[in-house]
Amino acid sequence: MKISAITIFPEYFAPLELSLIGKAKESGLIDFAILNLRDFTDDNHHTVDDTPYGGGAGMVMKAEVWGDAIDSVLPTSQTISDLIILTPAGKKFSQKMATEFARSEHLIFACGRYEGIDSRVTTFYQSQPKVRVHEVSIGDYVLNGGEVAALAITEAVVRLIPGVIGNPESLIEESHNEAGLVEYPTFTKPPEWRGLQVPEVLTSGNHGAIAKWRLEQAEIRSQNARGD
Ligand code: 6GU
Repeated sequence: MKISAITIFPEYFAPLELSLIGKAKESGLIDFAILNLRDFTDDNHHTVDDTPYGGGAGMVMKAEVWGDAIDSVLPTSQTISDLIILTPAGKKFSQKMATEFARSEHLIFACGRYEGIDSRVTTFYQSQPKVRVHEVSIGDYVLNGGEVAALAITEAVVRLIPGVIGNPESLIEESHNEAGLVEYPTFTKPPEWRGLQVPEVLTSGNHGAIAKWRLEQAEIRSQNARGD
């Protein structure tokens, strides 16, 4: 998979060198291109934003600059690119979306700042046959820009690519949870810590009882965490 990210703060993407994602890059499973949006400006001040039509607070990122930057990462081949435009107004990111993006050949993250990107950028790329456009948010709160959201989505997606995770069994267990259950509580040695015991059933060796207990606990946790 190729992952392109367009940003005015390329430094935000330094953590991609770390851990599992860093290894996936070294082994050639993913190929990153981090582009500085300002490289696609043509004025001396490298201007990426301007005042909004219709008035109002804040600045809007310019369509021409974004268009040139996105065009520069679109392959000339028949490859379909998924253009992910990060905005708090987007569709809420989910594990289901992560599995969908994990099957992509090319993800492009467009990291907006300020009051967002000129809306014509979304409209234009929706009309392009080799581009699927997704406006995505990572939750109901406001960040200063899309960079942190792009990192979160990258981590959720890359770990689903075959070969990235050493123990794929953990993925299978998680996928059973896609229905909405969160995971059960986990314990390791020692059996007592600061007066707290590990639940007896887990040391019983009774696999049926353990599975039943874990399911009950996952249901209680899901209820508490999500209220559903
Ligand atoms: Cl994708 N961008 C910004 N600026 N804020 C957010 C977000 C994205 N997702 C949640 N909050």
